[in-house]
Amino acid sequence: MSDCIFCKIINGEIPSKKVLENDKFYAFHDIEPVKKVHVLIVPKNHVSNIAHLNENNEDYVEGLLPFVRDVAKELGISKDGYRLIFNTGKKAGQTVFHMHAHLLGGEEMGWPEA
Ligand code: D5M
Repeated sequence: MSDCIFCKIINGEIPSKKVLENDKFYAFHDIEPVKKVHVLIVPKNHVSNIAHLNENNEDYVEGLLPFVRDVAKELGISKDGYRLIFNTGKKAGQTVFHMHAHLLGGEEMGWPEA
């Protein structure tokens, strides 16, 4: 999508600190980290969020979890543990409407978070 900030990051129009990519996904460091490790994982094909997945675009996210596993390995946080969050919709705090997972780690995290 032409006015989507994450589409621009994926195609290199906006710079990012890349962690890993494959043919379907791109992982990069969040610009406003809330944990020691805070990486965003996005499908390269635009879909606004989980609520908009349907039979025409479900394949955009196939292989997402194995990619998350590989990103965590790359970041060296596999053994210590990490958290994956998808803010889906305005009420849940989604501000960028290109589906993304927040991969959080690198420090002790409580649950539920205060
Ligand atoms: O999360 C959107 C996230 O996107 C938020 O944590 C900031 C991050 N963000 C916004 N612009 C950039 C750029 N240019 N680089 C890296 N990270 C960015 P949400 O779940 O929608 O609230």
